[in-house]
Amino acid sequence: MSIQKISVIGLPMDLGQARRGVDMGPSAIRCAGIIERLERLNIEVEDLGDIMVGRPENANDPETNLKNLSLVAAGNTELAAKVDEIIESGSFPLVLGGDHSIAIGTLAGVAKHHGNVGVIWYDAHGDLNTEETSPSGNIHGMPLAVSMGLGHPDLINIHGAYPKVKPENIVIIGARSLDEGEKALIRDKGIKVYSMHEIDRMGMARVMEECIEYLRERTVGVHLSLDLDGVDPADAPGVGTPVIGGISYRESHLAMEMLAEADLITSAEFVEVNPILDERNKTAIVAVALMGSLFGEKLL
Ligand code: 6HN
Ligand code: MN
Ligand code: MN
Ligand code: MN
Repeated sequence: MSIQKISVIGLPMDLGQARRGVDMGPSAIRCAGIIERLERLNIEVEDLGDIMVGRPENANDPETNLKNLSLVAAGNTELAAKVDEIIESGSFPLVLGGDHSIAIGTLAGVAKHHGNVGVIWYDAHGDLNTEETSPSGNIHGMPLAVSMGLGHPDLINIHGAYPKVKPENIVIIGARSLDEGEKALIRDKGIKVYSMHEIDRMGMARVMEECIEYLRERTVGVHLSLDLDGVDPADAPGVGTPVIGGISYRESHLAMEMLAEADLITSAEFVEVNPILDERNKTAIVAVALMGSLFGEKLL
């Protein structure tokens, strides 16, 4: 079933990490023309605007080394309800970040409708840290662990006290910077990872073929969580935690086209666009181009 309607929702969250500016991601992506781009594809598009994020000086955080826990949890609680509502209404949720901590809310909203949801985590990082393993205390390094039910109760219980995603339903693509605790968790849970090594060896086409087949066999509904730092910093410089040696724009574009062709994705988010660190909005432009391909743009 192809996509009839897309609902765009922004979460201008910058509290899941330390660099300022990623809260401007949703505006940068709108400035790069996402709404018009999607409208040209003969899909109905509605822009629901942005969810408000609290200010850290007003926060009252419990004893924890997780930075800005209460405000990150509050933003995600609101996002989960919105995403739930969008899917309920028969529309496709397209979430604009904000830092990657917002995947906690997106996946919590999605999981209410797709009990056996698959996840494609397109990222230089694993985002599989917990309070115990995190080197930074930044919640944007934790959302995939949280979505599996591992982490602080104020995060894992958002929009329902159950694990939102099964480890065997996850495929990580583009990894090249994993912390020791994350590597251990990947081995322990048997999470499927196509690191840059596999992308170099197999080529993106085969990686995506395998990924699509793997998820099609075992999941109902697939969420795409695309962190722009998965893309090489030469093509997407406007991100807070760049890592050299990433996926090229062309490979990313091919991956999105293959997902469009597979007709597999049921929700998506594009995160970590930071216009302050960017060059003439290049990273938002790349994000918009990738969304165009994901939703079926064709050259001919
Ligand atoms: N991201 N693994 C590092 C940490 O602080 O936990 C970096 C995380 C980056 C997260 O880019 O979404
Ligand atoms: Mn990430
Ligand atoms: Mn990342
Ligand atoms: Mn192409």
